Amino acid sequence: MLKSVCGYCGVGCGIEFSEAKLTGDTQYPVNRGTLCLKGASQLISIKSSNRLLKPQIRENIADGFKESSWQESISAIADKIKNSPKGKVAFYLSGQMLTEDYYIANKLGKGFIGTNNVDTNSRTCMSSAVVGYKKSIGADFVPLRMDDVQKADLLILAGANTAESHVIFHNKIKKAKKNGLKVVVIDPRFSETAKSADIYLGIKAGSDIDFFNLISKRLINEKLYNEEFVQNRINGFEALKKGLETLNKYDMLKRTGLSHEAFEEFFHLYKNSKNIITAWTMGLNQSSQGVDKNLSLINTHLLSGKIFKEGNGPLSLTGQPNAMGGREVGGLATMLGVHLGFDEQSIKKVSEFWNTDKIDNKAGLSATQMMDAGLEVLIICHTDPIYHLPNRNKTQELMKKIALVVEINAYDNSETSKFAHIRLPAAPWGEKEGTQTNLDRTITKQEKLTKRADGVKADWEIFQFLAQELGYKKEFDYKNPKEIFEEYQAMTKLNSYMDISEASYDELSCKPFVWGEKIKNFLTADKKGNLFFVQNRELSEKATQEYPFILLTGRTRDQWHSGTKSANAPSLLKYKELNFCQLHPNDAKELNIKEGEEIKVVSKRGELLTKAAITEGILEKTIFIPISNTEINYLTNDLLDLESFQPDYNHAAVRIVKL
Ligand SMILES: Nc1nc2c(c(=O)[nH]1)N[C@H]1C(S)=C(S)[C@@H](COP(=O)(O)OP(=O)(O)OC[C@H]3O[C@@H](n4cnc5c(=O)[nH]c(N)nc54)[C@H](O)[C@@H]3O)O[C@H]1N2
Ligand SMILES: Nc1nc2c(c(=O)[nH]1)N[C@H]1C(S)=C(S)[C@@H](COP(=O)(O)OP(=O)(O)OC[C@H]3O[C@@H](n4cnc5c(=O)[nH]c(N)nc54)[C@H](O)[C@@H]3O)O[C@H]1N2
Ligand code: SF4
Ligand SMILES: [Mo]
Repeated sequence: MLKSVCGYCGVGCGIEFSEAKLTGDTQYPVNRGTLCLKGASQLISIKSSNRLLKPQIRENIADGFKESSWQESISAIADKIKNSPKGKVAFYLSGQMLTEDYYIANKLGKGFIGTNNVDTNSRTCMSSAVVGYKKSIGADFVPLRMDDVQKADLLILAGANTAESHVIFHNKIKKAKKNGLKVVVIDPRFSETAKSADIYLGIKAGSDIDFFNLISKRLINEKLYNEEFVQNRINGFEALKKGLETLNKYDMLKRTGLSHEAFEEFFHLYKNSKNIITAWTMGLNQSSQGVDKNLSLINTHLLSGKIFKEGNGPLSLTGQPNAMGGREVGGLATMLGVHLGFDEQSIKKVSEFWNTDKIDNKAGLSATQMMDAGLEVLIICHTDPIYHLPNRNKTQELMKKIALVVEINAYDNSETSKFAHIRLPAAPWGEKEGTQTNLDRTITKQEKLTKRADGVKADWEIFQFLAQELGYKKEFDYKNPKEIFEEYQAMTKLNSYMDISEASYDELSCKPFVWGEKIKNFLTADKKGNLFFVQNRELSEKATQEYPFILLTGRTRDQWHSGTKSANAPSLLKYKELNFCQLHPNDAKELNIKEGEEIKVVSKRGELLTKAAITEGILEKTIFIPISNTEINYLTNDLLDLESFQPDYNHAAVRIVKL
């Protein structure tokens, strides 16, 4: 029997593999023997017929691909990199890559090619939370664990549909409810998660800052905040107090769309709850004010002192299996590595560690800026930007202008493959090994469970091959992921708080390692938390007469994003229709649309076809289309949060056309 870890979501469930079967690891603290359908079906995916198995190459994207060899493909990429200005080369990575893959790509890009244009799809996912945490608590650090829900009295889920997106964590929530935990769900949609709520607040899309500001204002006005904690451990109280005084509580409540009674019922529960956790995900992060939304939420915990204490704190729920590990390694273009930035001292430390003099001192392009930067070479690994970036028609036009687009993928049917010049076949989950960090800092190890398909390579091996071809044979001479992990462990010592040197690579699949457990204080220079006054600036696209609906986008339980992996598992497809558009019965009536009818949804930027799913569970003039519709981003808007560069996926103005 082998132990491994699930390669789907940020919960990171332990897995047992024996006699070609996967089951939940009964000893594993996160899931104690349970798995969701996605987790249990991973072996079916890797045996499917849509695997990419051979390197492929073509001059122009109008031509067909022809088979190529590894040597020919990697030489062509290396030649093009050597002949391009380094600022015109970029790596587009993924929160689904393993830590060792990330480490090699980051070391090659930032350390040796000398470009900081190494970013990841986590930009579209967690970057608002990263900036929010850094500003308020001093580091990209999740200050509590999932298991804290067992010790909390109240869990607020804001813009997080755990029942579909973090299934096994949702089971923990349901279990904690049996022991008295109260749950409040804040979502414009009566989501699957809302079914488990004690209080459901159907907030208007985009108004979460008003909601959290209302809490902070009440805490201050009614002196319900923790005065001693604020005085000794928090900066920015007076500025927040003054700022909130300028905001009218009736206007704020009106923007949320909630009734006075609904807010009062919530606040009564809130002020009488001793231990509070507020968790959030894409409903807040994916916004032109994503960072401000994070700050308004974290403010409530800094005011009440409900942080760094069992059963309390602001819990960002990371989506991808190793988005956390990627952030730790340095997979964001705004960071160099091990949570160090581009200041002189950090560059010096990392340069010495890697033995290089090529590190640039400016932040690189974010994933959401790469298409527009006139790049010569773009290397994309384990992600599908044509599918996932907003405003797809624009993304497609921009990607066509990049001289060399390389796609490293384990499957052959991504949307990006239509725009690639070179495609390299990767070994997927189950055919390789390496480590990942889940959403609450637990480092675990995926094991190789089955024979690797002929001709494919692990992602780190592909980046190492490229590094060697570029002339860095000595610097990139790793024999296996263990050697890479151990170098990375040594590197974490360059940072004052994220030392993971005690973890043992060989034991990680049986004995996960949780880093940062001793951190019980803010990680800012003065060891104090920072409050920030923020307000709803209503920057998202607004509904108009021509485009009267606000589009929300998100997940369904058994589909993983574009579905290259999950859609192959027949057991998953039984659960739910994947192509649907939720709309309110009053809107359906006005447009004379019947349940199941095919409709067209149109924004200023593009359109798609879908089917009507009429439900009381969504606000009027708001619709929801899941991202399992791979055309979703023809509709969305490329507005970004100006601090995190995360897109405003959730709030595009659209109209519905009856066909
Ligand atoms: N089954 C499955 N699970 C997954 C994934 C998957 O593809 N499939 N992907 C993983 C990844 S990468 C991620 S990032 C996570 C995402 O996890 P979640 O964020 O939980 O998932 P979403 O469905 O994107 O969005 C959550 C909710 O935000 C609500 N929302 C939209 N706008 C607003 C708003 O303005 N305010 C509030 N309060 N709510 C709003 C939506 O209605 C939706 O119900 O899931 C992870 N888990
Ligand atoms: N409208 C809208 N757009 C969104 C979102 C939204 O909520 N709404 N969410 C955003 C978020 S949070 C995220 S995380 C992104 C997700 O968007 P993507 O990252 O583009 O989605 P995936 O389908 O998970 O893409 C992963 C790719 O990796 C490939 N792959 C699988 N295994 C391996 C492997 O081992 N190695 C390699 N090299 N490749 C492999 C898969 O075949 C697939 O093509 O979408 C973002 N876009
Ligand atoms: S909850 Fe997430 S980590 Fe656990 S089995 Fe499901 S997809 Fe895998
Ligand atoms: Mo994500």
